[in-house]
Amino acid sequence: MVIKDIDSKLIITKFAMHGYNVHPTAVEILRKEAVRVNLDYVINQICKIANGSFIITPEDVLPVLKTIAEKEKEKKAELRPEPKLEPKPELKKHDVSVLKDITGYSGCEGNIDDFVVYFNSRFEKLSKILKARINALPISSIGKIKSERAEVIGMVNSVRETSSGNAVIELEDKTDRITVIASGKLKEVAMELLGDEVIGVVGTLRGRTIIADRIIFPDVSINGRKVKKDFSIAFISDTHFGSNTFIQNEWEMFVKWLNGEVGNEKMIELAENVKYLVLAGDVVDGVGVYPDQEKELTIMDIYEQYEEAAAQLDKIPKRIKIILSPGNHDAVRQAEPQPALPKEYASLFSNNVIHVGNPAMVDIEGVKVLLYHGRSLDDIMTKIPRLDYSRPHEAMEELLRRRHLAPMYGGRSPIAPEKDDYLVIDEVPDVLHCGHVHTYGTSFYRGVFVVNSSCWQSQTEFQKKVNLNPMPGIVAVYTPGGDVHKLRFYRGE
Ligand code: D5M
Ligand code: FE
Ligand code: ZN
Repeated sequence: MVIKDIDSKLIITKFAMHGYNVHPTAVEILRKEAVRVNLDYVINQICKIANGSFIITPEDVLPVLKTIAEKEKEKKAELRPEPKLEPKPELKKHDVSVLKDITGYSGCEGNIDDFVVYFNSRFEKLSKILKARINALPISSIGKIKSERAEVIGMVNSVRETSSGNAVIELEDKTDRITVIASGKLKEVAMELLGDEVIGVVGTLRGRTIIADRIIFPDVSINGRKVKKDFSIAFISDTHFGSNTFIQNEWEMFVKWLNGEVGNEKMIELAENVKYLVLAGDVVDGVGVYPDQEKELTIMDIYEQYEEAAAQLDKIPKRIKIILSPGNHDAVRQAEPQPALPKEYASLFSNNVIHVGNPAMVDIEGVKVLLYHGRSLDDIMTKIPRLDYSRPHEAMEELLRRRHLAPMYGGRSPIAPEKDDYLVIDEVPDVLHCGHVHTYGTSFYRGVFVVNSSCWQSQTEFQKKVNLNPMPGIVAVYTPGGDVHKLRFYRGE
């Protein structure tokens, strides 16, 4: 007798003991299940349900087996440990490279000779841009050649208004100085000159003076690169972690949004598309940045402020690469260009955070983003009356026009006289991103996306005194070549 028959016989006998006959197909089904189930229990159950049947058929057997199988499954699921949440495989590769950044290359000591070298570098770089636009001669040769026309390139020494209502510009190159008179519409342009920027002048020569008919800025040529991407970049700045005016609830809402936890379908879709987050300085509020600051801090220790910053940024999904640069509240030297955060603080952040200096030019999958905290914007806003804190992008456009991030030396933006002027905008970016002024504004200037990205701090005591009205909790989300979204997380006091 083969084993198969022994099993079948056993099954038939068991049913018989319950007073039932059993159909051969039902026997066959149970025989196959015998290794998996407790046969006695199963037969018991079948007989209970089959109460009154004459013969046990597959119709009696199958539902019982099914119920048992389901119960088994549930039991197994209960016993099984929580499935470990594996990080989702990255669908797309990130690709960020730092094109320009002082970090690790600072070589200046800040003495007088250094400043000579620094301003030479500025002049060389900016005059090179201008030389492509005008046929300039060295200032020393002006008047020596027999021509009424004069074209020069020089650094602005000073600008003043004359009693006759004209502007007088003192211009200087490596060879000499010259006076330029600007009248009419050009006077308005001249009066907005900041000093220390490099310009070109075309005009008529009267003795040793040029009567200007054109003032040429190095400006950016129209950006025709037209980079188009299917991912989005979110721009923020001035998080000021550690400050007692940090807007915690709004920040948490922003993080929730990035995690796809809040917002309508469209907003969630936008959040999912964010692949990069750029943070342009004033990461923490710092310690001892202004007098009596300790009264406005919730975290008194700089290390603990960075610990908090790192913990907060850690809540952002890791699929998002964060590019972080410092500002004037951060723990690096005040003079610009500022290097990236030192290792001591940088190492607190997770490895989706890329630390760069201020300024820094970063290539994000072919999109060139120039980050600059924006300290010089205070100087420019003070100097040019038509500009206003409520439209910070307009002041940023002035930076692009002058191809320099801190065109005005000696204002509120200290400059470290590096041998190479890192603040010159020699390469035209696709995006210029600043912060610092705590207001929000975006524009497209000659094809460059200009963004000042608000802050995460409501009005401070100091700002109340100087009547500075911040626009906190606003995020710009830009899809290169596509839309700009303005997301407001702050609804006021
Ligand atoms: O700068 C936030 C804004 O406040 C920015 O526009 C400068 C302005 N601010 C800050 N401190 C001063 C002082 N001491 N004088 C004038 N204006 C100031 P933040 O870098 O976040 O402090
Ligand atoms: Fe700030
Ligand atoms: Zn700042």
